[in-house]
Amino acid sequence: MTNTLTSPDRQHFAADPHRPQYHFLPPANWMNDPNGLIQWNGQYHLFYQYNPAAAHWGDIHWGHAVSPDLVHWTDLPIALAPTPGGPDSGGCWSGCAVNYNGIPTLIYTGVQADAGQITPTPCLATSDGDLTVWRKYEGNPLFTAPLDNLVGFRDHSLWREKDVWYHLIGSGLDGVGGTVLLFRSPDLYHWEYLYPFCAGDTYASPTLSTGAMWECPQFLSIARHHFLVISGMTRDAPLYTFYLTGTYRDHRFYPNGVHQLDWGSEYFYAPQAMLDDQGRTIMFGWVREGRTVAAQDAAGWAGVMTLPRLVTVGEDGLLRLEPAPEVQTLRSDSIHLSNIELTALGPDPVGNCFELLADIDLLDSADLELDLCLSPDGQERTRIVFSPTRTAWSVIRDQSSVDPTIEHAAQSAPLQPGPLHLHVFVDHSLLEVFVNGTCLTTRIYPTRPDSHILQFNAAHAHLKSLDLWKMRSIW
Ligand code: DQQ
Repeated sequence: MTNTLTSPDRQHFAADPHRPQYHFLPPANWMNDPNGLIQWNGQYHLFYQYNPAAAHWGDIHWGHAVSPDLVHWTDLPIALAPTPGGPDSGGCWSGCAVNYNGIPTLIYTGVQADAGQITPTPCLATSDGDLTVWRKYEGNPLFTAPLDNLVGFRDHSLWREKDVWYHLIGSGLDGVGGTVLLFRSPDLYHWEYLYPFCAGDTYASPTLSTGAMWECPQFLSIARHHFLVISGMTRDAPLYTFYLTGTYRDHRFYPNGVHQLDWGSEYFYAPQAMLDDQGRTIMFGWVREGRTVAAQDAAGWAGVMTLPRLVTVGEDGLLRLEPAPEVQTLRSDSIHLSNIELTALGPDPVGNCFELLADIDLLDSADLELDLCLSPDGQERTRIVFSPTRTAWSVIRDQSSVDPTIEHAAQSAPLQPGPLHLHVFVDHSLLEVFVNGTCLTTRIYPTRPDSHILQFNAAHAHLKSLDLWKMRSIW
């Protein structure tokens, strides 16, 4: 099956001040989850949930792009489109890619919509080797939901142990909480349901907000540690990505801790990771918009990927996310400062497409604040604030945009002790911040062309070093 892109050319959006320039997003229209991440013959393939016809969610296809280096992408034809009358007639929802004996293979959720009822089933498609033309298996769906009263049944994570494939599907157990169901197969085509690999206890313990349904599960093994990454539909925070630490034994996962992956919460969702040829675990997350659907439709595009993030395990056994080193190739026009007392630095008109790296010693009980995308009169600004108690840092967005329809809630992350290592990526409406091992992804939409100033404010702090680079467009 082939499809050509019907979207307008990327040039169409050249004058859009909010469109990211060094993060991946489709040529136009709606994108959500990263899917099918795989490195094949050296090339990185990124598939994504895509509505080719509008800048809001619906009629989900798989978009496709390829990259030699994780940062520069070439658009490829749509990989999967719904087949009328087929098990994916209502959409080709999220899934993954595996190498099955040399055959590129996608496993995804096909949905059938009938009288308001959605029936999701696992489907399979293969390619002949260049990963552009995909053939759906005529025996789709591979199987149906193995239990009654499941709360959802979708999204896939596969791994192989010796000659056996294991397969997780996101779901929920009615009255219990989110769960992932485990299946096994000798060949990807014949599957046997085993049991819930792991289940939350949302109903027994309402404070543990892992939600009633677990989306986009992924089982990760890194440096002999095991993690279950889950995107949860919870009651408190509607969308929230967390991971479980725990023990993997006899093909079951016994969790012993719940941790947040990115403190931007609902702005970092449905991440997917791949093991690349260098043995690195690389993750992309979907960053949704922070504006109304009407604003998305007016813009003609919605949704962007995070930078590729290297996933490692810290000494505390928890996950660490940091930008992949390849992102450094986008740096240009640098500024370097070192060894200065930081009371007020700036204002500097640095623009809104840059990377900032700063190492700072906070002395005494000094307050420290970094203002980004600041207008000369202070009307618009986004503040990164470090609490005087040194236990948290926040992104304050109440003045990020004078447009009252923009989301503006503050977001906070815990602050790990020690000198501050601050790494900030501003890409128009997208902000990714990494501080001492935690990260926070969010959206801002300054309206004024002069909201491009950077300024530090500190009562008493020592700037050991600061580097700032303008970032090149990846297109
Ligand atoms: N998005 C997909 C689902 C997944 C959800 C549909 C997560 O498969 O559960 O577009 O954002």
